[in-house]
Amino acid sequence: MTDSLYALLESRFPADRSKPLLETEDGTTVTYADAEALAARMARALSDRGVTKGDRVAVQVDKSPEALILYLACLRAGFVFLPMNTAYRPDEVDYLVGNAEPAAVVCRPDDEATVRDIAAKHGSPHVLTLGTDGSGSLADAAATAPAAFPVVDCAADDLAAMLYTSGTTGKPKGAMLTHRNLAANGLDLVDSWRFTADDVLLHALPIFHAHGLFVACHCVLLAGASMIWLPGFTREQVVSLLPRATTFMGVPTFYTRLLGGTDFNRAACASMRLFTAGSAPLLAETHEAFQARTGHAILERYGMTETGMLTGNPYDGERRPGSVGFPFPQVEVRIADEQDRPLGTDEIGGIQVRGPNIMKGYWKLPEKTAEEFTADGWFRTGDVGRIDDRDYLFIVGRAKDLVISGGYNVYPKEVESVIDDLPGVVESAVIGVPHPDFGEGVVAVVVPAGDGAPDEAVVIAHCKDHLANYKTPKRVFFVPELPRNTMGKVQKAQLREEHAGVFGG
Ligand code: MLC
Ligand code: AMP
Repeated sequence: MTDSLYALLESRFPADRSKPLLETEDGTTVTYADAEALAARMARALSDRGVTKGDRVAVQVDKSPEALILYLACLRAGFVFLPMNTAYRPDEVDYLVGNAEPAAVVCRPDDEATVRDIAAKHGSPHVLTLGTDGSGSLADAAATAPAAFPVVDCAADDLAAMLYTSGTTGKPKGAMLTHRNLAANGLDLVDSWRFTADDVLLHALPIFHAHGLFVACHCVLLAGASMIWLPGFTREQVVSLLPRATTFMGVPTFYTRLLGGTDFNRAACASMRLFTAGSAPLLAETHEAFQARTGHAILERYGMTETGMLTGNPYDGERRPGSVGFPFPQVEVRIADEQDRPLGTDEIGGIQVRGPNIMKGYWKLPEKTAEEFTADGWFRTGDVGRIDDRDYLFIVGRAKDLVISGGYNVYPKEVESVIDDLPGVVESAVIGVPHPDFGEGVVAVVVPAGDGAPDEAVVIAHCKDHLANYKTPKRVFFVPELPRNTMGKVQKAQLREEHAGVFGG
């Protein structure tokens, strides 16, 4: 028996494959049969170009039905799907392609020339394009390929996807996710959240991260359900389409934006049974305002790229504002001290996790991988929390130097390295401070060299050239020196305090 995730998904597709898998904003319907056939054609087109099982397929394309089907094609053929944030600049794509050595890179038609240069530099043999309107060389190749391609046999431990996350070193690391990792987590979620074939998920998340791709799509695919497929989050569109949906998943920014107008109310949510939130902390006040306005308690859950979803508030039972609930069925969670000794009720410590959902490791980084696991096999999340006497988990902070802005992770070290490269900069410290829309907003505190030092606009423009826009500081402040403790460590907590009101938060 195969452990291919595609085989598992396919086994749960509806018997009647003419059922819609998704419908787009313009009313185009893609049935399960359409998706299966196009996945087979895309797999064939890539395979004809020499892509084989275990090869990485790096993808930076705008959200479309075809983009999702490309993921299915990779699963079907045993290729390792490597999605990239569409906001990544060429420098960022260059690093990922150089590191992952993909056999093929699929990009937006407009980016083809740049991506060809990057691929050539790193010896990646094939560059294909995929537009949002069914255009592009991959779409063309798939159109003429036969709609037949076997579901390639995969072992549980074979890689299904690789998603890059940055880190304290500033360089992104590829989290290797296996067929077992994704299958185990998907099955936990579809059951815990009671997805059935009757569900319609309004999908407004990007599909290059775990939330929009795995959490959302696997629930739908494993239930044989349907989606309304939006290219991204637009408040008006979501409010107007919610009455046709039963479920919705979002980052906290989606929910604060939805609450920003009175047209979002009980009537708009009349057909809904479930709202889930994650990727960043949902403020208790947002949870409460949402419940008061709609009658729905948002189900907040907690997860990571490396681990999939870890805990969630109960489907039945109290969904507590500020808590991320209980471990999913196959997941174990503990709070531990610095020596990895388990702590008791309400004691604050590192959140450590175990289960079939935890990644195989970081691509080509065995030592870094080993550091992230304890001697007894628990993964260190880098988050700090406590478990109360009713077993609810509360995240109280982060041990890792990470900013989460609108659900996207920003690793300060990566931004600091880019700023420090500017002539006239001695050093910089990047922090996250409260932001009314994005939860946290990125701020840079820069020590200028004196004459010839850049101003705020120059620092921002330089960052935009080299970094995705969400990583770019929204404000830059100049100081004669950074506050340091006696060990010489920059006191980021102090900087965060000093700049806490920058965004009026
Ligand atoms: C866009 N901008 C952001 C930003 N998104 N800046 C900071 N943080 C963000 N998240 C920039 C834009 O480029 C623009 O910059 C300016 O901010 C205003 O843009 P906007 O039009 O308001 O942004 P919009 O396109 O509406 O995007 C906001 C958003 C989007 C919230 C809809 O960021 C989003 O879809 N976030 C979801 C993130 C997500 O899916 N995370 C899951 C990770 S998985 P300028 O300078 O051009 O004006 C994970 C695991 C888990 O973490 O547990 O789920
Ligand atoms: P990523 O690397 O993008 O997968 O981000 C994972 C991180 O997002 C976690 O380690 C947490 O710090 C954070 N996160 C995810 N969900 C939540 C949540 N519900 N509340 C607070 N933080 C969260």
